[in-house]
Amino acid sequence: DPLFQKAAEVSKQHPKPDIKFSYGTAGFRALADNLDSVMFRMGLLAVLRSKAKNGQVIGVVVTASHNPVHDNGVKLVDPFGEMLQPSWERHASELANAQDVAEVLRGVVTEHSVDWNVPAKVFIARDTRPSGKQFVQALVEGVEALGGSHQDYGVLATPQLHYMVRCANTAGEYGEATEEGYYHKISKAFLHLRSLSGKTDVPVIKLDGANGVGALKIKEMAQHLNGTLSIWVCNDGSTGKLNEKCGADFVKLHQCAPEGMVITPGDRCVTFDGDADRVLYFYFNKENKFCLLDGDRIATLMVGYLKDKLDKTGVSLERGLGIVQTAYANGSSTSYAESTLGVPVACAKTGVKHVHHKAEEFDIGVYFEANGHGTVLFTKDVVDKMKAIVQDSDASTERHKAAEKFLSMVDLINQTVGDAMSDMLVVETILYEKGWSLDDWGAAYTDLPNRQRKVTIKDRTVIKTTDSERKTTAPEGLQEEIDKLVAGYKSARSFVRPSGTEDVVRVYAEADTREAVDSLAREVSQIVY
Ligand code: NG1
Ligand code: ZN
Repeated sequence: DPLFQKAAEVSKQHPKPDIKFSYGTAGFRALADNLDSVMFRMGLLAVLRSKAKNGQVIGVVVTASHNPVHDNGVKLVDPFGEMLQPSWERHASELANAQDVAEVLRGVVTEHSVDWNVPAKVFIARDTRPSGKQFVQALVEGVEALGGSHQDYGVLATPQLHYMVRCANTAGEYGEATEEGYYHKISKAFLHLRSLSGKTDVPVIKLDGANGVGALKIKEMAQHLNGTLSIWVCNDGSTGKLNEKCGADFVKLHQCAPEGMVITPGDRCVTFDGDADRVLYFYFNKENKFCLLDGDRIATLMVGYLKDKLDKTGVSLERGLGIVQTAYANGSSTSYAESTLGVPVACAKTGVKHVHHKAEEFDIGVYFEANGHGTVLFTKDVVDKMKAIVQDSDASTERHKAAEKFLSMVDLINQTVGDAMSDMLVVETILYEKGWSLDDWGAAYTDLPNRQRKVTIKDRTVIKTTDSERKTTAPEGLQEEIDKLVAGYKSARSFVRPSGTEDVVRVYAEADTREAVDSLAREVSQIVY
């Protein structure tokens, strides 16, 4: 096959190990030693995807997020900056596992009637892992083997690359597709909101950078904030190891502070994950107790703020404001959103692609996973209505001010995907306007004690789920057993599901006390074996 001859030839220099790869919730993830062939082949696939999308830019990110430093991974980013369309995940897996790459490439071209004359363009970025550089080289070889062109952004936070892709495909409407353009857009919106606040005090933040890319990039961002925030970056990679006993995943799972930070009660602490697409807040209260403000908490803060602005403008919307959670959302956050804030809550399956699509059903869709990954999506309709108010109303009215703040929020938020830097600045803006400390924020509602466990079984795919993964349908009888155990506890809830990123079954439990929840999680784990 002349079209794919070069690809097949170069492919020999990237031999495939005897491993079955699968494009999961976050693309491919594995030990870095096993990933060279996958990288080359994703370079090939990105070219086909770009051609299939009329030559729009496709993104490729080399990262394994919160995994240990010896792992790596790769995922594709679609033209609007969103995750790769699920129907193409199958092609990615097929190509990664193929003995004959030309055959799979031919199949994709035929199935999608790809026009070979369309030029392809691919944006590439990587996190700080030492294996990343050589992987970008393999990717570029893949892109070039099919005659595509590429732009290598070097080291970027994952959400920065998502942003670049969206900018490039919207003719600059979303912003400029450069790193400077990213800092410029976000800092400009943040500083505008600061100027509207009428306040001048400078909050101090202690940030756990997970020894990853977020630590580097937040320092760049800070340069653009004109001293309005004081950010102390800990775990900045200068001494510690990526994600080791630090980072948002560690903090969420162990419900304790990361190592590498000196914290006194009352300090405002923030943690990013290894590729800076997740963020969590935490602090020690007066009793020196560790308090976590997770993704659910951030979502409710954002929803409350946006609802207030929406109410003040009196804008009416067809699909309204809503919040999307996963099964892992704390039950208290769900009732707080529904009962206190009066905002509808939808539940979607775990994984950004699921929550993202669900959020598109609202005019203003706030989605967050409890682990700190999330963002807000806005329809053109709501943005246009706010713009009209800013244009037509007197600048001194509450209505005008609310619309102006709302529009700056739209610019501050990275709508392509969860973004630790952007989300942190959104939280900082809202806390600043409200004059809230983390303790004030934490007082909005009290999380039910919760516990996550991992159980390793022979074949996790035997577990099938339904109802946004909150119930199991197989193996037979498992759900009944879980129900029985849950019935023995107060305010309790528990579910199990196979992980999409690790070879484990995840067990989640909630109950009225720490002791009860630990016991319930243990009991449920035992019946999963
Ligand atoms: P899995 O391994 O499928 O549970 C984990 C996270 C997701 C999401 C993905 C992608 C939990 C319980 N699960 O998925 O929320 O972030 O990784 O990174 O945190
Ligand atoms: Zn991540």
